[in-house]
Amino acid sequence: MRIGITCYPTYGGSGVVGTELGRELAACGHQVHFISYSLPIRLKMSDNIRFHEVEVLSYPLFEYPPYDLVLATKMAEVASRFELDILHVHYAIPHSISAFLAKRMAERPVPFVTTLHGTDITLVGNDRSYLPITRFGIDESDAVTAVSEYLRRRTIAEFSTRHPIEVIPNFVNCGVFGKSGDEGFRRRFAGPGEGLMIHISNFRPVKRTGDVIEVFAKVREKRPAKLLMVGDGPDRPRAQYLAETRGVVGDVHFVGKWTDMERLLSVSDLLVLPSELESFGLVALEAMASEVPVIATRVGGLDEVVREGKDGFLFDVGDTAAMAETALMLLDDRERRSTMGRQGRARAKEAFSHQRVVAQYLELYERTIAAAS
Ligand code: GMT
Repeated sequence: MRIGITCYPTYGGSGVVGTELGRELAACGHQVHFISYSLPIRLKMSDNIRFHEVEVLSYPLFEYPPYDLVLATKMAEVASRFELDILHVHYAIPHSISAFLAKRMAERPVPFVTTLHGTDITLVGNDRSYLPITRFGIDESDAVTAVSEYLRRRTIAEFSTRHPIEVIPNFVNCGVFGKSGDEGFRRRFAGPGEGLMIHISNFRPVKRTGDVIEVFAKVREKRPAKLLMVGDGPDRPRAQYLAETRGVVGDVHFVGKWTDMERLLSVSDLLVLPSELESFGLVALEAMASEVPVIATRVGGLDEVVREGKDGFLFDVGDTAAMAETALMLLDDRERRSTMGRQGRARAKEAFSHQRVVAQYLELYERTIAAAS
């Protein structure tokens, strides 16, 4: 198949999923064309992958350059030139609208699939100024998927969409993510006898990075440990300030944006993900694949990924005391940690393997192309 993929190229779950999906499809022999404003961060070029940059002209008249229109133009151009069979857009806004336009502009109408990831529905799409156009993008898509049952139900309830929405979960490549036992690398962050906790996000308010620091500070009162804060975003200065005021800044590594997340996870003991909301929580799945137990909140689709007591523990939002208590229990109990880690990896392999999920997308593409023609 010849497949066009559009996603945000930045540090965020939807971009990661779009990129990894494209890489897996290319590895299966499909021709994949990425269309975005810059090279997606996890994209490594290979034979079947091409990247088409969307260059937005800035003009004094434009206070807000119309990226969505330039994207639509590029999508239509690539669809016509490379005879794309299908376009797959990740994150509804504005990608589904650009794809809608591209479908009509292309020499031959190209069907498009929209994958809903989370904040495109729960935050941005829900804003009155975006809701009608998000609903339009969903209804006009040839196929729509959501990354969890939670997100599917919430989209139907809040958008009253007519379009059927299929759940295709996120996936992980367990050949890439796994425990490494690279003690030398681990020593760069934690000494002998110190626990190593990790948080990975885009530091948006929804991630509650302050709670991560609070949990860690409570753990640190009781035992030696270090914390890896991976990623960057608007709440990073606040998290750094909190680490200082709580007196733990010397034990927290703010490492910024990393591309090989698997390396950091492979040496970590626990993932802390105290989000206000997660439609899926891709990073929890990547931790599970790496045999790292998850401490997260009971929100959104997280309980479709993490099984309470088996792969991790789920808490009420903001209950940092309970999270810290469980973190301490796990850091002190290597046996329990490894059992949970192994269970998590087994679940990641069984329910969320890249082979299984990529096959689901391929089947959806085939059905959508057949229906459109
Ligand atoms: O979490 C973010 O802020 C980024 C956002 C995105 O779209 O890039 O993530 C959403 O999509 C991910 C991939 O499907 C999910 O794993 C995240 O749970 C979801 N984030 C939220 O729902 C807050």
